[in-house]
Amino acid sequence: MSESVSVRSALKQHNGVIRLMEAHDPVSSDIVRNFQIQGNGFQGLWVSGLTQTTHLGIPDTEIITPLLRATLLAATLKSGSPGDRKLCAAFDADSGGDIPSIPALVRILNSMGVSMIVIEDKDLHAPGEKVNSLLPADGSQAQANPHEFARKIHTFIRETYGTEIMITARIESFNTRIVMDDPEEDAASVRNALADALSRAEIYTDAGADAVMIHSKSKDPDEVLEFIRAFRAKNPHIPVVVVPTTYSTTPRQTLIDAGANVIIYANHLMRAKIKGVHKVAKAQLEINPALFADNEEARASLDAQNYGSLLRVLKKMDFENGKNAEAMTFYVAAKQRAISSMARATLELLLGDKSGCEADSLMITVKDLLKINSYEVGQL
Ligand code: SPV
Ligand code: MG
Repeated sequence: MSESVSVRSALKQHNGVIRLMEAHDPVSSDIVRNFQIQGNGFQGLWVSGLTQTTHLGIPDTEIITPLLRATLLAATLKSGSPGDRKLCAAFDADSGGDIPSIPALVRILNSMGVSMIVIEDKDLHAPGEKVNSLLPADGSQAQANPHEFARKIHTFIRETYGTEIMITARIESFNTRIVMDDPEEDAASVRNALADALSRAEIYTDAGADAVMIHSKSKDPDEVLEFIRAFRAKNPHIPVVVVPTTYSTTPRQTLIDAGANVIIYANHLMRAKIKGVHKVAKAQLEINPALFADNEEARASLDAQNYGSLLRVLKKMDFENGKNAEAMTFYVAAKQRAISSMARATLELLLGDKSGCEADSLMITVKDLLKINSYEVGQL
């Protein structure tokens, strides 16, 4: 993405607050780049592990390394046509991978114009062990030792020296805690997680982190707001990144007033796309109920709500027996229209003045996305 701006310069240009939208393929990044309302658009792209793996048809468990995920990004992060808006890009690097792979990861992301790398403090010992933060915590996902994680941050900082890349330390204290049935016990557990998150934020920024991300899967924004206010009181200038997926009813201004700087809409274009294309696949079935009857792969794709895979199956069926050319042409055209119209409607609502929750009705739920992500049918 040679025609990019950096996150740092975007923050400067926009009074310290920018919004990033998830993109998982060239179509979604083009939509973000080209969509504006009265000169207002998203300032950058979020390369989400959850949606990139969903697109690939693999689970979001760090079953492939952040380095491998980075090598697959070139098309998504390609620059637009000359004269197009320039976007910044932040990469979700999961745990950051192992220490020896960090130089290569930084080099490849730098060459693609990525200017923020987000690494999360989950404790991982083997590929495929990561648990997505939005899944209910059952104790299977521990947090990394903060001092070991600080060493990883330090390696990233050393490797990014002289580049525009900011290293963001993502804190998982709220997401790894187990929710308690008893309200008082739960409130105490939230307080502990908040204290842990604040102490980690200090360790991570002391290790050189350029920004911190506080993540939460609560519907209520209070824990996030409390973290930001307490962190801000001690650190007036370090950028704070938030991901209001589950607390989408929170007005954007509330997050900004507390001190948030980077607001990430982490999975929205994938959720809108699946909702849009689901209607198309259903219509296709209504026109021709027997179409997929004797094709196991097509049925599996439908069950998994993987409409990209369905398209591939349709193409194969067409190629093999030449019977389904009409169905395929209809599906391809309707699918593209559905993706584009659902994505634009979602962006329009998110760019509006209120919170992001008005857009929720245009997308499948996060729960459904997590379910789809756990199927292994590529490619969405
Ligand atoms: C992602 O988009 O992959 C993220 C954010 O890491 S979340 O899925 O909310 O953990
Ligand atoms: Mg992720």
